[in-house]
Amino acid sequence: ADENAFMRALPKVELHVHLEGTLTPELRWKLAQRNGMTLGLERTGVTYTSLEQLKASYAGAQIRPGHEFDNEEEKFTFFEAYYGGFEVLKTKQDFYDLAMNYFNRVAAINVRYCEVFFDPQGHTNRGVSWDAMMGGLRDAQAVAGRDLNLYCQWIMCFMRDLSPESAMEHYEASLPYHDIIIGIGLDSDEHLRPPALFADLYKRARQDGLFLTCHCDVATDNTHEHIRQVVLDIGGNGVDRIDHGLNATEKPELMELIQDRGIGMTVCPWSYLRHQPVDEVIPRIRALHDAGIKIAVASDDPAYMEDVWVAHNLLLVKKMCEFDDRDMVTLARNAIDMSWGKEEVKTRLL
Ligand code: ES4
Ligand code: ZN
Repeated sequence: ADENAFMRALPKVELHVHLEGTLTPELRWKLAQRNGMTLGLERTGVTYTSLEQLKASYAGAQIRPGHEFDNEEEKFTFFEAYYGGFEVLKTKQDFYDLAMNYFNRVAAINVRYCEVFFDPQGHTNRGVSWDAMMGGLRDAQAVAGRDLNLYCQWIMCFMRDLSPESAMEHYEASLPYHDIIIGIGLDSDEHLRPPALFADLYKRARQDGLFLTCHCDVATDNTHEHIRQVVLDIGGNGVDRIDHGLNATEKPELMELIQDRGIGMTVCPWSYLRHQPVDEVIPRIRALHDAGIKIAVASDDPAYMEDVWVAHNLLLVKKMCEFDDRDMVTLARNAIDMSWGKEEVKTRLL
């Protein structure tokens, strides 16, 4: 219990969290009510007629191997659950409320700085305007900075299962909001979607002075080639950070490249442990840290991952990797170091 309190009190930086992945059932229910919507999962025809039912549906996206579902309708993929939540986000107020919900939640566990992903394509596709989306994010960010002592910047993520053309169109449309967008990333389903498909997008963003990161999922075939591309090619000369990328530990040459180039990696323990064996996940996290590679612990999609937020993820690695207090201080410093905040912001966090 003491350790828990310590981890909550420790000033923290979070560098890998998807805004839409912080949509709790409670907020989703509230926004659906406000927007006069019925909630459900179209594929199965199931509707949720109470908050309790909606809450229970979040358990359907739990994909731990061996989990037995009572019936097939309860079972759906993480992506179905996550993208299913998007539909309640319609107005500027909805985006504001979503962002404030995250900020309030993590300010209470002493997160002081965050860089938060959002998926514009999942919103414009449903007819949401850029002004509604970015207006809500902008106002929430300002309130967090002023009232919660929490400084936030936004990372625009592109859905790699959509076309590079769609990504570029969205990139162009985002230009008026680049004062609050610090970088770009790639997320969604990585199967057969190597980063190189988005080489032009990354080059353009680099030219425009944005920072670059890319998801290299732990559970993807071709993951080593994807990691190689982001380390060596993407953006002309490699990215600034890697999201996940734990399979680098299987290739000494990748480890060496990541280390030599000082590329930090965001690591989300609970996101992996939900569907991967402990004996695979934990030694890899430990190996990255022991090799002197900068890793920063984060939460990914806490609302869809059994309500496990960043403080709990830190506690998990501390216990499971047997990190001592010095290691934990290193992780906290790594996150500051790896962040894309201006020097005066970083200095304030130290
Ligand atoms: C994501 Cl867990 C995960 N994987 C890939 N893309 C994502 N976007 C939000 N969460
Ligand atoms: Zn992620």
